[in-house]
Amino acid sequence: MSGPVLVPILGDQLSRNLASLRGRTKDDTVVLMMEVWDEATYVKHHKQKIVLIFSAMRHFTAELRDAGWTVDYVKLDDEGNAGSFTGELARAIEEHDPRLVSVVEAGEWRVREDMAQWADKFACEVEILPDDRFLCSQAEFEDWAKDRDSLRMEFFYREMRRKTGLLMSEDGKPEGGEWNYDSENRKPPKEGMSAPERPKFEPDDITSEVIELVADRFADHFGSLEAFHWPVTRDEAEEAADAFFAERIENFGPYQDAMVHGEDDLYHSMLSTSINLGLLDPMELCERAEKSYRDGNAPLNSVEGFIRQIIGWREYIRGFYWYRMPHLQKANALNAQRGLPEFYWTGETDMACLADCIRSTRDNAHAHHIQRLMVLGNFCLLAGISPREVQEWYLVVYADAYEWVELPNVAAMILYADGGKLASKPYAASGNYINKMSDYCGKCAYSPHKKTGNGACPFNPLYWHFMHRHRDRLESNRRIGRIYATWDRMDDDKRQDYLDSAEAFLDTLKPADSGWARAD
Ligand code: FAD
Ligand code: DLZ
Ligand code: SF4
Repeated sequence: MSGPVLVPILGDQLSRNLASLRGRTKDDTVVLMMEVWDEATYVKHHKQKIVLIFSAMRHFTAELRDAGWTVDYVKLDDEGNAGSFTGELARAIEEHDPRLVSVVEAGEWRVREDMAQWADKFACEVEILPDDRFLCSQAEFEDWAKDRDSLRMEFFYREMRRKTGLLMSEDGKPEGGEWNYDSENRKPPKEGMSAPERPKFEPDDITSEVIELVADRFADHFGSLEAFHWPVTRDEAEEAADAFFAERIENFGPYQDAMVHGEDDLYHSMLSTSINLGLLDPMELCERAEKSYRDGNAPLNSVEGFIRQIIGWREYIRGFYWYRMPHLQKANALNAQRGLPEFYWTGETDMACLADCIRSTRDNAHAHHIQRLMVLGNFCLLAGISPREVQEWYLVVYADAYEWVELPNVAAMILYADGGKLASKPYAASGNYINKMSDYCGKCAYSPHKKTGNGACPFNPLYWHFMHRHRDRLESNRRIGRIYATWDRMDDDKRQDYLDSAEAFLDTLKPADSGWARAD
């Protein structure tokens, strides 16, 4: 075969510096991008997530074509659309007769398994390149992880700091003397706190066309399309990053864990959708963050916190995914079997914290970290919701969700379903934590101060119900085991009250229809 090199680029690989494009010549390369039904429906993604990906893919195509590349772009409604990556690749091979297919490995196990078949299926040579947009390769992570009983992000993060040199002093010590300034980063919100609004990008013609397509073809998917404002090009994503570094990074650290009713972004960067799509380079963002500290424009605790989220958590989560797959998908160490409550899809609950987080999720395809972890996640942990149902929900509802990042966060971080490989203890909390870190409780039908019975915050009895039912596993845990002394000091009636209240609440939960997450 003497044809060109065919370079398939997936929807979350929209980077001009992608390994499969580097070093290629434009007159000898055909880029292939495919909108396919399989990807849009393997779970019923939030409408905004499909708009984001299709619009960003179409804009990226226009950018490549302007720069002189040949792009074979397949739209969802094109006649003969084969519906899958493999089917579309077969059509493209037929049409272009390439001598080589060069592709960057997929981010998700599911797609990587399909890709692994391509070399046998097709007559031309197929090369699958590592995704070097991540700082830590899979081999490097495995090397770090293989002899450890439990994996802790903090130690991995220090390796990444040393590797990148970010926030390191010349003598090899961490900037400011500490690796981590988290203790300065747990401020509750101030009354009436409101952050500067992030740039909102109005849909252009390309995005408007995709919005129409999605409204029409994915009408039964979760989520609203009214407030679609995500960056869909590298320029827009850069503008969003500029605004974060100019206006919000200063307070990013201190208020990282704060929650305010109706304030959906607070001081968060809101950059995860752009980073995950490939529009922004994570290392460049960290370098910008470091510069803002060195120039005296942002405090160390905020900058270190931001850098830790990216070269620490994000890299660690991705390494963990590949290290623990495919078993992680089925992990259920706490044997949680309850169905996801219907209100996760409708938002109809009297619990003000959950209602606000679900509203933001529906309206923006986004909720910030502490909402995902300590409200939505904490509830699923305490109520014993089945990991499979929780995983599907998180994969559907967030515009930044891909399995490599969603699954470890859900299974291992919020549900402790891996039995503690990733987190040293379950992130379980009563209403007290939410009351301290938010203004939700003042707007709620329940009281965080009431422990049991009518009007008691459901997180309170659920917390003790959770601790009670997992005593065998958790009592010996150094970080959480001491809580059982408090439980044991309560009199029998009090303990029974907690358990009865929790059971009565759990009995009221109506399980959701599976049709929300998957087509029947
Ligand atoms: P910021 O608060 O500004 O943080 C900066 C960046 O750090 C983020 O953009 C992100 O790239 C990175 N980051 C921070 N925490 C994490 C983390 N735990 N894992 C990976 N990256 C992290 N993030 C996703 O990108 N996709 C997901 O599907 C996803 N699912 C999650 C599910 C649960 C249960 C939890 C607890 C967290 C999840 N996260 C996920 C991580 C985090 O909540 C989001 O990255 C963050 O809310 C995105 O908003 P932001 O860009 O404003 O983040
Ligand atoms: C999430 C998604 C969706 C909804 N649709 C497409 C698509 O039609 N074409 C495409 O190339 N990518 C899509 N994606 C992102 C892919 O699911 C993602 O690239 C793979 O799962 C690998 O992580
Ligand atoms: Fe949430 Fe409980 Fe506070 Fe209501 S009282 S907002 S349910 S923590």
